Amino acid sequence: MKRRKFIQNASLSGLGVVAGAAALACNDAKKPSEAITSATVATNNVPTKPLVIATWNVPNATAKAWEVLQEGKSALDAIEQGCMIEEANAEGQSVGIGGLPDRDGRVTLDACIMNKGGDYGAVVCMQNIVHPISVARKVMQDTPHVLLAGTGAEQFAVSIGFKRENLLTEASRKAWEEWKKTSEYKPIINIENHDTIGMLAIDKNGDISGGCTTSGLAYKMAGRVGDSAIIGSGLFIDNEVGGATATGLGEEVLKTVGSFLIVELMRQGKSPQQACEEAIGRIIKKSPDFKDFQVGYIAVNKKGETGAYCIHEGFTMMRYQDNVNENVAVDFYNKS
Ligand code: SD4
Repeated sequence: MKRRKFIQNASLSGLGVVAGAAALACNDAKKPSEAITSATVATNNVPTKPLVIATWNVPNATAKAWEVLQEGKSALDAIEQGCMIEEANAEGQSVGIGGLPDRDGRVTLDACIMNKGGDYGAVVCMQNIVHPISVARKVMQDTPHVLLAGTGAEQFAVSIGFKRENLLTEASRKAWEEWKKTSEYKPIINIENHDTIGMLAIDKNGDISGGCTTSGLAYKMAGRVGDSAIIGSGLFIDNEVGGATATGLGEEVLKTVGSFLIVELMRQGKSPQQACEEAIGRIIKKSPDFKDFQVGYIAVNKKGETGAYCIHEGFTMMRYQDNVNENVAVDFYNKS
């Protein structure tokens, strides 16, 4: 199912809508072992663990992560394998293979991962490798560094066995050819443009990890890097407190270090929901043109309470908790 269609469905039924049916429809490729039920509200009252949440309507990704958690594996494993589902999905045009290219026709990927120890690994502006989330994990675990960029990241990936592949699908190439007719270099942000997957998980031991992976803004300038792979902006985990991740116009998230801000607000006692709202408030205050772009945050605290907030209607969050894999509409700031 196309996300536009889903969002229409969600907005028809209002906040707290759960995509039981929608998730089932999206889930043809790989159905989660547990039944998807329609139910519940946007914020969960009785938190349980393990759990996984993710940006946008990605039921196959959260189902995979949940399966890994049920096997008793770590949140880190769940994050990597969950994110890989969307990276390998050639139809998703904002992540991994099939991602829309920069203005010169190159698909460049950003991804990062954090574990319960606060370790971080990332790649930015990497080409030709389908699974940047896995390369990011290897950077974290197997190198003395935390962030590799461009050809260096690609060379590292190839040196440890990742295969080079062409990531520009026919559909994305055609979309780029079409875009070239006007060549609007300034990225135009709208809701349809955002499919970055940010994912947070708590495993059976209560430990938290997170990941974020994207092809970034469509038709961006060559070399442009967004928030997704930058620690504290697109993702932050503190295993004592919780985690947060972002989607939307990365420049705005970077300027406010949004995910770190949310975790610090939770440390000070705010709920995940309150913290996400305050981080969006920070952007609204600084950027008078907020009507022109979308930013969305999701967060989880150590207790397993979740929250999410965004600027414009249309952002949704996946949550797999208590055997229910659901897509919830996220509350938003711009109600005018
Ligand atoms: C970026 N935050 O590169 C990403 C874009 C995004 O769905 O979220 N796309 O700025």
